[in-house]
Amino acid sequence: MSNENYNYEKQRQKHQHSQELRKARKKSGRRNTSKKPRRNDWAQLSDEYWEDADLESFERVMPLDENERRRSVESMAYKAEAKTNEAEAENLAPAGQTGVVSEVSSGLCRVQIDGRELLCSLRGALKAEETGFTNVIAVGDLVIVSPDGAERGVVETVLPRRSMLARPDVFASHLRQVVVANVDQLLIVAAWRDPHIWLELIDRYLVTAEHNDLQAVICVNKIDLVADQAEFAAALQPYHNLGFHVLATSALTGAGIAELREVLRGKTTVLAGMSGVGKSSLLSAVDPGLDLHTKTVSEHSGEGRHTTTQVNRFPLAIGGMVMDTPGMREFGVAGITRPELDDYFPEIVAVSYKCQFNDCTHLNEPDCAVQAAVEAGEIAQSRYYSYTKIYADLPE
Ligand SMILES: Nc1nc2c(ncn2[C@@H]2O[C@H](COP(=O)(O)OP(=O)(O)OP(=O)(O)O)[C@@H](O)[C@H]2O)c(=O)[nH]1
Ligand SMILES: [Mg+2]
Ligand SMILES: [Zn+2]
Repeated sequence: MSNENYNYEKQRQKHQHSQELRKARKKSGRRNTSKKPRRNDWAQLSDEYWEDADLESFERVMPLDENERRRSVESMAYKAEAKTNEAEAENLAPAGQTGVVSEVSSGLCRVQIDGRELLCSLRGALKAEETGFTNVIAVGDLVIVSPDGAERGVVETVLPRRSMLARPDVFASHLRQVVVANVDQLLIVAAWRDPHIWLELIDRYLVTAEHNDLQAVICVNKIDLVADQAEFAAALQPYHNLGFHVLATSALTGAGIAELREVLRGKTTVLAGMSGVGKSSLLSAVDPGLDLHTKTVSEHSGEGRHTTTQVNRFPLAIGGMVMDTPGMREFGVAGITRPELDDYFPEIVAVSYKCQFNDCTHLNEPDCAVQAAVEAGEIAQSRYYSYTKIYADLPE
């Protein structure tokens, strides 16, 4: 076998191997057992496979520092995973009180401890720590705080996260930014109109939710602006077909709010979606008692619009916590490579075994079962389009 063929064969085997592991994981009902971060599986993978994998050819296709960074992130994630048990982690942490971060802004944060709220700075060592993330602390983090005078404290340690929503950092795309930590589910909020529904963003969030083992619920708001019911139903049909919970709401008329309330009850939920889709309005509708920290931007827009400028964490009167995030115009998918992407599109992975090439990217190969299914209308055009757009952004 020529060197080139040998390398190709190795790559193919490696891809197949990881495909098999992922499929086995899916079969074992990982989705339903939830709360088992995927990074755990990376760690398992590293035992059986990183050691003897053809890393050399793998490394060649990555930026120089990328492999180093991934290994360090993975090993840190692995270590963090090893002590997910919070009680156990507390024993290892310095003495102090445990609290939850409810707000973060430039080097300071608010921590809720036993109903009290402390304004805290971060211990210097924390800032310098190499975590692979651009922010050391995020809303929802469990932290150990030592008191520092009345109503003040210093965050000594950030406890291991049981889950998080992360995205590539806006300024350094090779690093990840933790949007929120320790959440159960992601409520993906879109508006039918104003701003117009953007399915690619929904799909990006779905991939991220799956990658982070967060339950995803889709909420299409402003249904009072739906003019054509058939068009509305058609746009959302792919998500119904995939078994997602899709809510249709109007914060204005109250439609769907009771159902949304049930989705949020007793869970910790992060809301995400473009600016202006109605995230804060929905939360106010669900719980009129909420004091949503919003900022008037009338001086900019002239409309007296309230926009959320930072992540806020609130308890709901019905039980549960919600985290309102500022609108994100774009949302990059972090921590996934191109060959892994089809795994996050259940309807693509379902037919991809029929593709002629084992490592088919489903973009332009001949005899591609995925492209055929799109042409036959069996896979939604919009979903396939999202796949190609996300694929283009991912590292090899
Ligand atoms: N017609 C209609 N308008 C709505 C609805 N929900 C919210 N709005 C309006 O949409 C605008 C934006 O609502 P917000 O709740 O501030 O949106 P947001 O998603 O929190 O926006 P950011 O905080 O900027 O991310 C406001 O003018 C709301 O009154 C709805 O169901 N129907
Ligand atoms: Mg808002
Ligand atoms: Zn294919």
